Amino acid sequence: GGDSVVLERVPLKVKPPQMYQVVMLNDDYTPMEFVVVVIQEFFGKDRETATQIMLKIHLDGKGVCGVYSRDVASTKVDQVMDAAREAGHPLQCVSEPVE
Ligand code: TYC
Repeated sequence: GGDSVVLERVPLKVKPPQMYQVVMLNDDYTPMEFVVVVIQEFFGKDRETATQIMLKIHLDGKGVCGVYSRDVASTKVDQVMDAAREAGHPLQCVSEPVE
């Protein structure tokens, strides 16, 4: 038959997702040890790295604990805030778009 079919390659419109930093904030009351354990538990850092991040936050006022997709970053913030509330500490944590 004379029917013809043309298959074209259509470029896939995919872009890497916007990434979000989870930023932890310093305060005067949350124990250093609690912050170190939280960073280990929820951000998968070893004790030495977690301690460095905690000290950076303590000295600079804030610090990045990890970079994730929006949903994962939001979940990390919730986990940290829930653990802090449960322990009675004022520790605060936010997520913000990278760049
Ligand atoms: N500044 C707190 C203290 O001296 C320690 C601390 C570090 C608190 C990091 C919060 O995100 C934080 N006990």
